[in-house]
Amino acid sequence: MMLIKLGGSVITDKSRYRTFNKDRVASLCKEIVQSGKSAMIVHGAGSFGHMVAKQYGLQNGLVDFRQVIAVAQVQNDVRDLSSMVVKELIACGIPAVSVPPGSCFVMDDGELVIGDDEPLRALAHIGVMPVMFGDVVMDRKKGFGICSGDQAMEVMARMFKPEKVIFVSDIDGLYTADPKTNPDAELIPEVTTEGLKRISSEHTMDDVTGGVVAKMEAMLRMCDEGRDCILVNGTVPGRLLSAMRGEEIPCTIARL
Ligand code: IP8
Repeated sequence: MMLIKLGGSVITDKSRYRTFNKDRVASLCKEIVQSGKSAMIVHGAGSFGHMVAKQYGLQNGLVDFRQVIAVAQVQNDVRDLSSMVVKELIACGIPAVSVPPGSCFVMDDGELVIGDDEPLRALAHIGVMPVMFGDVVMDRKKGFGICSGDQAMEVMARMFKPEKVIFVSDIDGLYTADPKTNPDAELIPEVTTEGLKRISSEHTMDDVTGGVVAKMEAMLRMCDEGRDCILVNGTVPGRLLSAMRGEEIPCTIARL
């Protein structure tokens, strides 16, 4: 089984509130079917989550009861997004069910922990694909917290032990600088934990690349003996399919 995260930057327009990239999601779902591999999907929140979450400081947990309406709004928005993703999967013949992370997991001071994983395992057991997503999840210490799709990926990888983990984003992989603003930026094809430390100290990482470094760290935690974690560009047609088939493509592979 392959565990795939469809990033919020790929499935939504991150600059426009609640804008779903329907055609792109439909193509990515077709690539998953074409690969012939079994897969499990987690997706990001994109403009269905980040804008309102940021406006109300939801990442800080409960500090002011005026945040509560935003908790409800974000939960509603990301469920809408998830049902749009699931609709595309079903249209391709994949039996998928959206599973809000808060239905199986809780947070403990920002860390995602398994509450009751029986519903998830039962779905997978009968061949239904559980689709998790970035969401607001209740936190034992902070009231609530932001559970990112990346955190859900880590827990899903521990539970289901996928043969390969793929992060689908809007960039080819980890660069030495922001490729959108720096023409000298070079794509790094493979990173190890040691290599990532060296890269971060040798290059001044701005916010964009810094964000990718944090993602790489999460990816490295998900590497296992013989399991690679790959970051691929889902805005380029065919890249996800190639990554699933193990073909050579521009990407960054995290390896132990
Ligand atoms: O898009 C963030 O998840 P991500 C979740 O995977 C919310 O980072 C609600 C902003």
